[in-house]
Amino acid sequence: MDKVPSSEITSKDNYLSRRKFIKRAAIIGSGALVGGGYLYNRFQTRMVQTEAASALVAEALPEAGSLVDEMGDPLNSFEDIANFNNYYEFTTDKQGVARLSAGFPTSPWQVEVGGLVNNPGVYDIDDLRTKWDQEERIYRMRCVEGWSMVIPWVGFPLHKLLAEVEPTSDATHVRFETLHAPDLMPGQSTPWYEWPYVEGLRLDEAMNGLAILSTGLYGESLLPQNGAPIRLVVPWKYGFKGIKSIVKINLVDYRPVTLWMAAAPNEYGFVSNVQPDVPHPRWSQATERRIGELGRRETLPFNGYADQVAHLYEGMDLSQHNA
Ligand SMILES: Nc1nc2c(c(=O)[nH]1)N[C@H]1C(S)=C(S)[C@@H](COP(=O)(O)O)O[C@H]1N2
Ligand SMILES: [Mo]
Repeated sequence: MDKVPSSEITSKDNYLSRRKFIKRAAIIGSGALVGGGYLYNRFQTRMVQTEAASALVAEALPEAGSLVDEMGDPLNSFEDIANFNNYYEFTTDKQGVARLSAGFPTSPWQVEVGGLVNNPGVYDIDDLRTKWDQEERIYRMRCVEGWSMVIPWVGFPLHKLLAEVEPTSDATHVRFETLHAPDLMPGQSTPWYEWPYVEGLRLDEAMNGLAILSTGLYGESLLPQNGAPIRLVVPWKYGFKGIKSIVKINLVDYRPVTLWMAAAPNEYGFVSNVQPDVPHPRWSQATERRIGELGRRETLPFNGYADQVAHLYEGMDLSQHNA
């Protein structure tokens, strides 16, 4: 990873003061976030494009965020979150995604929500940023590769969108699709994967309060490398379930085949809950490296969210790594 000058690392103080600043700017309706790029000067052009969106995102946020998750784990820095990414549409090089995705256009953007629903609709991204209160959700993200981060997402519960489109009684699953635009996403020209990226959830998983659609993090609208303008976050599952840059959400009556299931059915399944006792065929899942820490920590069942989600899987056999 690039060496990050300490002056650029998101410290507790500048996160809090920046949040207050954004909030105030949003309240007074100022479009000019003077100095707004000080943390993010590497992304100055993006900042210009996203300031208005960030003001929308910031408007309904609480005054100040916590600096730790509910277990007391500190947030990863903005620099870590924005410079160590999995986003195969751009590159498989985690440290290369930020640069390659820098000009990716995320506005205008629409998300088509349909399939087995009573009220299908095409939602403009600004609608999705403002229709429901934006909440901050500090979640651990555990990548199937064995690393993790703590990320202060901004977004809204997926169930609010689902309630509005009204799944019919036939709907059993939700299928998500990323934008397909090989001209903008060079990785989509490689033959190794079945593009576009597809992910899915059972409807009852999708209705769980922990599942969110995220439009921002650290009080800012998402940068392209994190899945701008809107991505899924399902914190009790491996990170690959959190599909980025969503353009389609469909209610269906079958279990969708995801990009990873198609690419390596022996290694990746549909459920993909974080399960430390079920190893990947090529490595153990018992421990993880928290980005920014030395050594490894123990991985927790359901990534530490068992109380909220374990009931969804009662009676299911999840002993297979590719369940
Ligand atoms: N469309 C798309 N979504 C994606 C991926 C991807 O390659 N393409 N990678 C996934 C993986 S493996 C992880 S761990 C997370 C990483 O999210 P982050 O880069 O915002 O930390 O995004 C997930 N969502
Ligand atoms: Mo991942």
